[in-house]
Amino acid sequence: MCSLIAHVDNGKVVRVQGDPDHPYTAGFACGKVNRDADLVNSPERLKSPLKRTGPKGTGQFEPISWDDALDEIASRWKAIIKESGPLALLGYAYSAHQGLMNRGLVNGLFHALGSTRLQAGTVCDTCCETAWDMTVGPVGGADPESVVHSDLVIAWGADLAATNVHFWALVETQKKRRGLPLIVIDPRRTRSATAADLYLPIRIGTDAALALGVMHILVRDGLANRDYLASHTVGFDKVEREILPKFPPARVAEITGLPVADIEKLAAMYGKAKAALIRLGEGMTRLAAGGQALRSVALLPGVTGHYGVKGGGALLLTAASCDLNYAAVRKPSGPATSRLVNHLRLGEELLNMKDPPIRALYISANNPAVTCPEVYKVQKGLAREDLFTVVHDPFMTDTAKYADIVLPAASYLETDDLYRAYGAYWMQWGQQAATPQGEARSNFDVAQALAQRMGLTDRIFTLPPHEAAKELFKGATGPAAKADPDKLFAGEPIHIAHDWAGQPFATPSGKLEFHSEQLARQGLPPLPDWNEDPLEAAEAAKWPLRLLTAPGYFQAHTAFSGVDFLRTREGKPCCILHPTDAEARGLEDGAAVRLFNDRGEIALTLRVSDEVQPGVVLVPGQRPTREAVAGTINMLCSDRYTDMGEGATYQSTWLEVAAWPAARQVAA
Ligand SMILES: Nc1nc2c(c(=O)[nH]1)N[C@H]1C(S)=C(S)[C@@H](COP(=O)(O)OP(=O)(O)OC[C@H]3O[C@@H](n4cnc5c(=O)[nH]c(N)nc54)[C@H](O)[C@@H]3O)O[C@H]1N2
Ligand SMILES: Nc1nc2c(c(=O)[nH]1)N[C@H]1C(S)=C(S)[C@@H](COP(=O)(O)OP(=O)(O)OC[C@H]3O[C@@H](n4cnc5c(=O)[nH]c(N)nc54)[C@H](O)[C@@H]3O)O[C@H]1N2
Ligand SMILES: [Mo]
Repeated sequence: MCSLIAHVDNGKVVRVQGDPDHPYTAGFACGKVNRDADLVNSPERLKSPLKRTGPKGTGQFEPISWDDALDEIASRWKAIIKESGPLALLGYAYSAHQGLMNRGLVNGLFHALGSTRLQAGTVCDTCCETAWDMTVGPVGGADPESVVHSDLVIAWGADLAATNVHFWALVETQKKRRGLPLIVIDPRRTRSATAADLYLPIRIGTDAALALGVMHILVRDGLANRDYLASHTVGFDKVEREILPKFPPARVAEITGLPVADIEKLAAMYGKAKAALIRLGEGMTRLAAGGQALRSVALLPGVTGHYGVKGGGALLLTAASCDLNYAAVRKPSGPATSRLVNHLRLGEELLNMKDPPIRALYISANNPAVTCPEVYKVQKGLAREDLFTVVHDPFMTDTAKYADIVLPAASYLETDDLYRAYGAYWMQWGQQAATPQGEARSNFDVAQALAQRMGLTDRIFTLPPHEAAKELFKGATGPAAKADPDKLFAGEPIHIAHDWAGQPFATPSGKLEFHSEQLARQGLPPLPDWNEDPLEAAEAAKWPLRLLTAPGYFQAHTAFSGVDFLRTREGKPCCILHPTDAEARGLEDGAAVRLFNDRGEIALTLRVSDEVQPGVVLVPGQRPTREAVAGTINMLCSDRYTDMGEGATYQSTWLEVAAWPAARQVAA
C-alpha cells in the first residue's frame, strides 16, 4: 500500500522508490519493494500460458496460446457444471495483488458463477479481525499518524521494522525528536525490540494473561479511569469481579515467563501515560486461543481511557473504515449464499468434500503448497488426477507445478488499479507503469475474459479498469465517498480518516465490550480470560520445542522469491534455536537439521541465536521447497482453527530438532 514512483525506460521499469510527496510513504520503501524492478523483470517470470505434459507436481509443461488456454478452461468448467453443478468449482483467489479490482474481480467471477466460495483470509487475519470486531466492532483503529500526539508506543506482537516500516519511521522520528518511549512485547528479540526502552520476551500464547495482569495492577494502584469505563464500556465490573483476581503479578509471571518487576514496570508506564498507542500485531493470534489474546490486549486502552485521547488507543487494521461499494466488483451477481471452503482447509476439502466434490480449482495470487497449513494434505489434494486445476501466477510456484494449465500473471506495476491501505488512512490510484512481461495478463483481464467465455453478462465484466473503479464509489459512504475522481485518477493520494472524536465503537452496545453477548451466543467465553489449551498441553508433553513463525525481512511469504538478490539477503531457509537448546542436541550453527513431529519431517539450515528463548524454534517466513534442504514449514502445522474467526494455528505446533544425516535424501 506504499505510494511509489516507478522509473520507466522504453516500457520497462528500471527503478522503484518511495514517493517523497506522499504524506505517509514519505520517500521510503522497504528493502523488498525497493527491488521491485528486479521482481517485474525477473528472468524467472512465466512468459506464456502452459499446459501440463507430465505427472502432477513434476512441473512438466508445454507452451500454449491464451486462446487455447481460455477455451479449454471454459469448456472444462462448462462440462463440470453441467454434470455436477457450479458447486464443483472452487475459486481460490487471494491478495498478492492488493488492488481492489485485480483482487476483487476474480472473486466476482466465481460469485457470479455460483461456485463454492472461499472463506478467504483464515490463513492470515480472520482471527485477529473477529476478535477486534467482538471487542471494538468492525471499524478502523487509531490513525498511525496520530503517533505525533502519543506519549508511549507499545508494539504488541508486531515487528514494526519488518512489517510496518512507515509507522516504524514515524516512531523512530518521534523517539529521536522527543524521546517517545517504546515498549516491545514479543517472544523474539526482533529488530524493533532492540530499539525498545522496555522489551518483554513473552512466552508464546500468553498475551491474554499479561494484559489481564496489567489490568489487575491498574485497578490495584487506582490507575483505572472510572469515568471512561462507566461512559464508554460495558462489562468491566464482571471482569473486575470474576477475572482480574485470578491474575496477580506472581501468577502472570509464572504463565508468561516474564519477571514480576517487568510486569509492574509495564503496568506503571501504561497506567501513567496520558496517550499510549498500542500497535497490535497478528503474531499473538496464530495459535489456538489467539482471539482471546487479541481481545484482552484491545481492551486495555478502555481501562485507562486512552481510546478517548488523540495519540492513544490501539491500531490493528484501518480497512473497516473505508466504506466503498465493494460488492460492485466482488458480487456482481450470483446466489446470496453458497457452500464455503475455509482458506486453510484446502487440502482437507480437496480430499474429502462430497456432494459434489471439488472437481475444478482456480488458484490466483496465492501459493497454498507453501503457505497453507497441512502441506502434505494440500499436495495430495492437488495431485488428484480427476481435479482440473488452473493456476494464475507470475512465477512457476510449488503450487503451479500441480496445475493442468498455468497462466502468466501481470504484476501490480503492469496494471491499473485502486488501492486502499489497511494500516493507514490513505487511498490511491496506481497507474500502470510498464508493459506486461511476455504474454502476462492481469487478474482483472483474465477474470473478464473467462466471464465472457462462461456467458456472464454483468456489466462489470465489460468495463475498462478506470470505469470499473468508478462503480466502487457508487453508494460509498464516509470520507472515501468524497474522493474527487479527477484528483483520484491523476494519482493524488486521498486521505480517508474520519474526523477524530475518540475511538468509535461499532459493537451492538455501541461501547467497548469487556462482556460480549455476541461471543456468549457463539458458546465462547463472553469475558476475556487465559486458560491453558488442553490440545496444546498434550502436544507439549510429547514434543520439546514450540514453533514460532514470523516474517522474514527480505522475503514476504513467497511473493518475492523470484528475486535472487532478496533470496540471498534473506539467506537459506533456516530455523533458529537458543544456544542452550542447540548445545543440548549437539547441533552447530550452519548445520542442516531435521525438524519433525507426528505430521512429518523437513530439513532447514540451523542458526543459533539468543534472539529466541529456550524451548522455542523460530522459522522465519514460509519458503519454497526448492530453496530449503527439504520441505517447507507448513508440512508440520495442523489445520486446526483458532477460538475466533476460524483462523490458522501455526504456532500451536510442537516439534523436535535433530541432526540431518548428510547422506539423507530429500523427504518424499
Ligand atoms: N507457517 C506459517 N504459514 C503462514 C503464515 C505464518 O505466519 N506462518 N502467514 C500466513 C499469512 S499472514 C498469509 S497472508 C499467507 C500468505 O500466503 P500467500 O497468499 O500464498 O502468499 P505468497 O506466498 O506471497 O503467494 C502469493 C502468490 O501470488 C503471486 N502473485 C504476485 N502478484 C500477483 C498478481 O498480480 N496476480 C497473480 N495472479 N498472482 C500474483 C506470487 O508470485 C505468489 O506466488 O501465508 C500464511 N501462511
Ligand atoms: N517482510 C515481510 N513483511 C510482511 C510479510 C512478510 O511475510 N514479510 N507479511 C505481510 C502479511 S500478509 C501480514 S498478515 C503482516 C503480518 O505482520 P504482523 O501483524 O506484524 O504479524 P506477524 O508478522 O505474524 O508477527 C509479528 C510478531 O509477533 C510475534 N509473536 C509471535 N507469537 C507471539 C505471541 O504469542 N505473543 C506476542 N506478543 N508476539 C508474538 C512474532 O515474533 C513477530 O515478531 O505482515 C505483512 N508484511
Ligand atoms: Mo497475512
